Amino acid sequence: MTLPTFSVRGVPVWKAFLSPEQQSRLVLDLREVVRQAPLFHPVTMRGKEMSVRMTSAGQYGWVSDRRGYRYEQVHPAGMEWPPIPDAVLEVWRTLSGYDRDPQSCLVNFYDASARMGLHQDRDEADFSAPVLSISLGDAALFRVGNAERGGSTESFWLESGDVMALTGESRLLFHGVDRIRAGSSSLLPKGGRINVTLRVVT
Ligand SMILES: O=C(O)CCC(=O)C(=O)O
Ligand SMILES: [Mn+2]
Repeated sequence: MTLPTFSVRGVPVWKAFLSPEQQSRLVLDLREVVRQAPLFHPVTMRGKEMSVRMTSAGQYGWVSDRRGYRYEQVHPAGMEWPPIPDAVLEVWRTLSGYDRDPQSCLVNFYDASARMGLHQDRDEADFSAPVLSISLGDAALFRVGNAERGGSTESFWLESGDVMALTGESRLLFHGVDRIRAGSSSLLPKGGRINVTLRVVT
């Protein structure tokens, strides 16, 4: 059991859980994922392009288009999702406290102007499984609210190498990313932020 550095509203955060060397290796693994399953701009049901680009690894990938959002077993371009990198699974096995491995590894890429509005993660069948998220590259101002839309919120910065979980009482809290602090990390040569989100789907 590795104790989190702090918790906000039941959201544990492990600061600098990954060393700079581990972060660099993870970026190489994720480049390979993106080579096999290219990043795409998901579109909302209203036809609006999301600012974040994404792809996935694992048995299920999260996709969104005019038909809605859902998990799919293939990339929108038709290929299978690549396997979840071992180093990513290792983080899950160390911190999730859950006996099943994740079935989905979402890879989000934020450029300097990308953000993610407040939402719940609720496309999964079993909310007793945590959602684990790894931050790499530029820092992100992460906002966490309540189990229903509205009400007060709290924000904190997620930096490269930090790991965070939505788990137990915090599993269904609304959350989002307000903004990226461009240039705050030198991990990615062209800047930006990668967020890796691990989930059990079925
Ligand atoms: O980028 C993040 O830190 C959060 C991503 C997220 O909430 C999601 O992909 O559902
Ligand atoms: Mn989310």
